[in-house]
Amino acid sequence: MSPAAAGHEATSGDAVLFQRMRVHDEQSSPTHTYNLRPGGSGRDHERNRDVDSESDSESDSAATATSGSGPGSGSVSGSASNADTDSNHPTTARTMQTSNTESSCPDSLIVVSNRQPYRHTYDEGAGTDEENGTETTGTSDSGSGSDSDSGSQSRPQNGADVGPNSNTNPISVDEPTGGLTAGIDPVLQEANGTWIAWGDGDADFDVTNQRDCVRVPPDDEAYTLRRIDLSEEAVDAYYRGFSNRVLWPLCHGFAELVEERSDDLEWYRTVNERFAAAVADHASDDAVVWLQDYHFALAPRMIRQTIPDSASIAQFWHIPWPSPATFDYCPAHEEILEGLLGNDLLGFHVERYANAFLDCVRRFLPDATVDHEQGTIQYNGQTTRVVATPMGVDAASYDQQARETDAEQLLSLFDRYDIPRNSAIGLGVDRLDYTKGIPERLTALEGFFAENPRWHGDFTFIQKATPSRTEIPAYARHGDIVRSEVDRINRRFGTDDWQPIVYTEDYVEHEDLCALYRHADVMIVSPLIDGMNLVAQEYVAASVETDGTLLLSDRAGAHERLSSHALTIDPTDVSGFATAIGDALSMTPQDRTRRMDALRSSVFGGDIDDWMATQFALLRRVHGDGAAGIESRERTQPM
Ligand code: GDG
Repeated sequence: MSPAAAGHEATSGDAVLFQRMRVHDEQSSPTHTYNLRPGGSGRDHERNRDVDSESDSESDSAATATSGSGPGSGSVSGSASNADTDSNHPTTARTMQTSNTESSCPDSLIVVSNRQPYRHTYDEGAGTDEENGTETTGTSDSGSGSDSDSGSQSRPQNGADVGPNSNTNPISVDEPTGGLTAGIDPVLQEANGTWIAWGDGDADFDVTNQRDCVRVPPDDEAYTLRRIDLSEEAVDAYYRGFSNRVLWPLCHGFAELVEERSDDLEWYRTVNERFAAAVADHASDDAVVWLQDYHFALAPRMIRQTIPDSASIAQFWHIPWPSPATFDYCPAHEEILEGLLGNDLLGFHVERYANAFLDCVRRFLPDATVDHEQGTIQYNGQTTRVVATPMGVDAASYDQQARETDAEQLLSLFDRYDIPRNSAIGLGVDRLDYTKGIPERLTALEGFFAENPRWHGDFTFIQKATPSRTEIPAYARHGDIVRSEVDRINRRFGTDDWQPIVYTEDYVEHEDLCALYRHADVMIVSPLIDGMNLVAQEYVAASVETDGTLLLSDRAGAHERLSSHALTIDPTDVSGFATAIGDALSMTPQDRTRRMDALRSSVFGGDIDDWMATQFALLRRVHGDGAAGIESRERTQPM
């Protein structure tokens, strides 16, 4: 395990990258201190006075809502014009386009995600995280974090800093550096919104106030992070249980891998209730609640029953949605659909997933009115709009980071991985997940090396695999298969000077990742199914010399955007896949550049900023719709 990995983690399912920083001590930063009282709650109420008063007013509005008050008249009239706007934009399950004029962040935005944007951890003995193989004090899932600790500051270790567990060690903060979390974070900073997430850091609740809130970012407190404290039992059942033993495999079409354990669904309900209750604490009349991903399938309906009718609820489902035949295997499938239909807006990456959701509602909720053309569902007096909005990456920053790579950095990577300096490079970057098609990729590479001995010694494939959810047997088995296949293939073709496959589970620093992207001659992205796949887009954004080739599975959401100029592969067609590797390596420079130029236009033309703008434009529209349609809603019959 690389020490550089300490404290750097990412989520699976929301692709969060974290950079570790230290919280500032009182001497170095008067604006940000954590005064952890010996024997006390560990929460500095003095420092958080502003937060408390803010929370008080938020609670007041929630109390108003739960005591039965209807929507405020201001909200209703304010939304009518938005509804007019919406009538000019028929919302269907087709890929959404929006104009910039309506794309700013809504006021009163509440983001809900499993992973938090900032995590506080004690620096003590950064032990090995069993789930991700990275060194960390947290309990997170998969490791794909980021940069180094350099330049961070330590808190003084003195009596005033002793927390409730008498931990005198310095506290560090992991902060986001890429992906969705980093995209939302600056927006929330501007909007002074609220982010609700599982507090998984061991120091998280030693820096929050009595309402489990902390202002973030630590250096420039701009919005409220509300943390949900989950027991190990809850995490095991809700996260490693129903979320990742049932919903994840089902949504990816792996019904045979579904593992039902007795309490998991009940815990999933309970945790969804906890998040919903937290939303209610913070939701004002004009709140826009934006949930992320499959950890919260039940929460939208729960939230709908407790927040003001004038508030809006939206969710983005980052993973695929299965066919009705597969979804039939889902325990509590009606409840899951009903939960999701508490949303005013439900987003998927691509149309086929949005359409599959509509198909499932039609099949399993006969009382729902499904309009495939419009992408709307009427159920229980509420309208849910279903849209496809493909997510992009921060293309400019990958481009910039790649350009900053120098030859020395690249040579040191070759040395680190023991790669001959004149070797062409292939690259794969994935969580170690059975959906990512890594064994199929290895088989194709084996076929390629078997058929092309002239490439022995001249082509090396680097596979970065991030261990993920290793407590789940299907993941542990999958990891074993991948590692043993790599060993077998290397034994078959390797020599004293060259290994065909360089396999690493170590965290790769962001700048090293960008250097690898920039210099990889061939990038292989071969999932058996994938909601989107950000790696494919990151590679394109970092290919600043436009001399690399992307091999892309036709089963990744990203394929809808990049298919015309990537080399399309069917990951299960071993021989076609092996041939495509050879085609990529022997492609003319002109053809490579022509393809990469087109890919870069596509990736830069739909980056993370565009995606965020689209989300906010849609949130604004449903917000308008929601208020306009309130009178016709029948929410008097809680489910
Ligand atoms: C889910 C959906 C959808 C990985 N290792 C390192 C590292 N990473 C970063 C990559 C990329 C991210 O992790 C992985 O994102 P993906 O999109 O490929 O995959 P999932 O984690 O499965 O994400 C997926 C996504 O949600 C967003 O909606 O696209 O379909 O499954 O950003 O760069 N980054 C660094 N070092 C590593 O070692 N720096």
